[in-house]
Amino acid sequence: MCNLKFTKMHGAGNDFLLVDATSQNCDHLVRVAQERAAALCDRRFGVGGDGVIVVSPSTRADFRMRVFNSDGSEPEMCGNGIRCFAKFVHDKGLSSKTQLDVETGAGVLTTHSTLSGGFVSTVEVDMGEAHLDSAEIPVVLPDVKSGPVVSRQLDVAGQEWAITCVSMGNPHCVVFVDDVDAFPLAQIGPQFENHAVFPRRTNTEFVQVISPSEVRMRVWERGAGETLACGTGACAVTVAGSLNGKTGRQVLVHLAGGDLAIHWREDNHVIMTGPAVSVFDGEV
Ligand code: ZDP
Repeated sequence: MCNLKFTKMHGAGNDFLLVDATSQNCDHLVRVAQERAAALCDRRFGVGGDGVIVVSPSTRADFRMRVFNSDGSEPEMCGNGIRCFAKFVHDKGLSSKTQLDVETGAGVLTTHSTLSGGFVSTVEVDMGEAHLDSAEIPVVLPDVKSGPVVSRQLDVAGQEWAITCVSMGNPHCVVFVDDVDAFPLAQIGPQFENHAVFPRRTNTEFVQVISPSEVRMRVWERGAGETLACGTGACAVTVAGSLNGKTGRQVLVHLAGGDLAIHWREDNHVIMTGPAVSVFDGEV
């Protein structure tokens, strides 16, 4: 059995194993990454991570990104991961471009990398358009045939919650709370993730508003549980904050693992800027 080379990276504490499948055995490496994602991501019996990301050739863009959550499921998109992807491609010499077009499950997205000392330090990503129609999330509420889901009541764990749903290619359910630190995330998060109204499950963000331009957020991720940060989640939170009149369109999102700067532009594109860090290279 051939060894799998990887690079451990993180974006605001959201950590991934990056696998280069641009030069050889692409299909085989993608299959291995998918089949072994859960074992590789196990923090005791494996390497440890929130997911595995495969860098492969693309016919539609500079490169293609495939992501596998730590439970082995394949999400359409990942925000912290695409910043790590852009850094990996540049720093490993797969391309010297600081602007990349990346094929993802949510379409072709563009990254702009900032260098320090010749290596990528931060990455700005045009995350594409926010999708609000209930069918696009998807979320199925009895009284919502189509259109956005903004501050709608949903019963979860025997309690009514006001939810706002946004898709950034992957599904997000945003809930505003008074004290995010005290929130029983491990107890409530899974009940949102697997709620019947979300046919493809959902990521759920619990948000404490500090000011119209600043929020604190914790996230229970679909297929990964609580993580230290979620990029697509921070984008969804900014859109939801603006739709609920709680924030503006430019928000600094404080997460357990670091900060992300989000701008929901008037043309509905969401721009995310944040760090990407390489930790070590390894082989299993
Ligand atoms: O949609 C999902 O299943 C997410 N768990 C994918 C990972 C999202 C990520 N945390 C992000 O930053 O957007 C990587």
